[in-house]
Amino acid sequence: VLDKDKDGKINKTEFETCWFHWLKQVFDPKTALIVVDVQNDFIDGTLAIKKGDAKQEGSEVIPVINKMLDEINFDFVVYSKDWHPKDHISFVENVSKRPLHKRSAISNASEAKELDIVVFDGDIVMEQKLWPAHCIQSSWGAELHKDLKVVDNSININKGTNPNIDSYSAFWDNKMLSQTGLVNELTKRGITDVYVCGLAYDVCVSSTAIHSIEHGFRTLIVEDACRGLKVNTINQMKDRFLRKGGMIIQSWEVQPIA
Ligand code: VGL
Ligand code: ZN
Repeated sequence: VLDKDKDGKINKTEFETCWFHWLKQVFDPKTALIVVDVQNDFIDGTLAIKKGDAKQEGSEVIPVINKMLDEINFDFVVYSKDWHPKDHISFVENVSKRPLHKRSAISNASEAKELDIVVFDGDIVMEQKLWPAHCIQSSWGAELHKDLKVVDNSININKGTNPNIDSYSAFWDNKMLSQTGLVNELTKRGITDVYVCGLAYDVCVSSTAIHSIEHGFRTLIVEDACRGLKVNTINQMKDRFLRKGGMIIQSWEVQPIA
């Protein structure tokens, strides 16, 4: 039974003693930080986070992430990269390369614009939001931003490499047909707690965080280390994440008790 003071607060040193001598050994928590898509194209390139109604700048995440990496001893750090071939299905420039389904709002490829949602026909009928060409494999736009700290013993996860299917999450493609190696990398290290940050909050960060919960990790979004495209979609995705049992915190609250 934990000691409480006269205001009902738990005695901190007693909790710490309990944690270090007993609970920690039982629970054996291990933390990972997933840094999602902090790549040039989302900061200064073709899909830069700076003009949206969220009025956020992609570059603002860099000092926050670097400070966390300096101060907090995560057991494991993962950097994901959007890593598309030139003929990727998500690029507005490529719409004419695939047949459109009759259900698609656009019947002629030449009408397609950025942010339109089209439906492609084929073995799998696929809805796809259109983006300008971005994060093309081995291009400058696909590199991690030069100011982002990359720590030792971290790994890279590339996603969106199949030309015919998009992948917002660092775990699964958008149709959940195939997985990147991420869940294996986390489970083989005994990771229990996953912290997620990066770009874009409403697209790849939230999708990654939701799949992390579905894989059974205790999952926290570090909100001040994220920037997104649109206020509306940021709020929608936050809601979905919270309803699944995720937690949203700020970087100064990250204190894995290790
Ligand atoms: C992303 C749009 C298209 C992201 C990737 O990393 O958030 N957004 N591809
Ligand atoms: Zn992409």
